Amino acid sequence: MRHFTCVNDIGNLKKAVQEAFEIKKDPFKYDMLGKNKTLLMLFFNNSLRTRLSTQKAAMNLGMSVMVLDVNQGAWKLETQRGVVMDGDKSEHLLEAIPVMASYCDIIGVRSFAQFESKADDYNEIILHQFMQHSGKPVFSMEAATRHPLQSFADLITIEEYKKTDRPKVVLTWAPHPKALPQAVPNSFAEWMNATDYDFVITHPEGYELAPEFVGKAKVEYDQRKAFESADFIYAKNWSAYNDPNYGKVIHADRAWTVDSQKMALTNNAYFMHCLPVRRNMIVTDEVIESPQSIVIPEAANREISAQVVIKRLLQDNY
Ligand code: AN0
Ligand code: CP
Repeated sequence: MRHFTCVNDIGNLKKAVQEAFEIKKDPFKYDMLGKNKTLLMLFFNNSLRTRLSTQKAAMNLGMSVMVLDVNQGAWKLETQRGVVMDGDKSEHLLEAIPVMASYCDIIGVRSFAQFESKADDYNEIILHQFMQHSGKPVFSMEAATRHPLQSFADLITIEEYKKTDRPKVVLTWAPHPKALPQAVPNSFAEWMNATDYDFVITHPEGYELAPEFVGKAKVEYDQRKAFESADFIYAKNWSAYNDPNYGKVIHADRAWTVDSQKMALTNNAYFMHCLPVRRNMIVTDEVIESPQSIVIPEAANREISAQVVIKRLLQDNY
């Protein structure tokens, strides 16, 4: 593996999950693999889980870690080529990338969709510049269209908790006051479609995801119907993908909040969310605090997914 940006990069999913379980049992088995190797984690956006779990994963592998919040302390970066830089941006990504790359061996990048241009977002123009110009292995810590470390952790969690071989997994849209990217649901769909689970997506009209991510999933506009006999409910808000509403909140209808009544329609389903979550918008206090809520072990598995990915990047490139 040279870079890690989507499900295809990880190869065989069964092998990847098996490797994750091995790492979970013995996290320090490869603590010499990263000796004298440095990970640079670069954040264009906020983070709690990704920041801590990825740093911990790299430390378990014996790496040194540097973390840079680009928008807090570094120079503001221009990302488009050809711009006359007479505004507030002091440095161009085309110099910053090779400079940063000269100080490290692996680079993790968080660069959310900017909602200024759908084409720029869906072409991953920031992440691709890192892959093109750094000369180093690069992994996504949530880019414009995907959040693969999250989806991998979600898969590990489902494999740990599932009671049947082919569980019914439901991705449900839920309300949120601000526009959020489609990266988490896109990515979750991409990883679920790579399994043989019974995978259903439910959302209000207007919140259709890009067809390349929906893939073979069943789309059900009636949330209650989608919940029937579900084994896992995966809640997430996202903004509209389709034009002319790209990146917009069409409505934040609280009729779509995940509550106990809806959970009662399921097969005693587990509740999942990538976090951070807004209580009583996305999910009620009662559901997130219920014994069926597995959001904390799900977040804990972020350390495991990151460790599998960084381990493979070290093994395959150094
Ligand atoms: C981000 C998102 O929805 O993509 C990060 C989730 C991991 N969420 C927020 O910005 C609240
Ligand atoms: N789930 C997740 O990626 O959380 P953070 O945004 O806090 O890193």
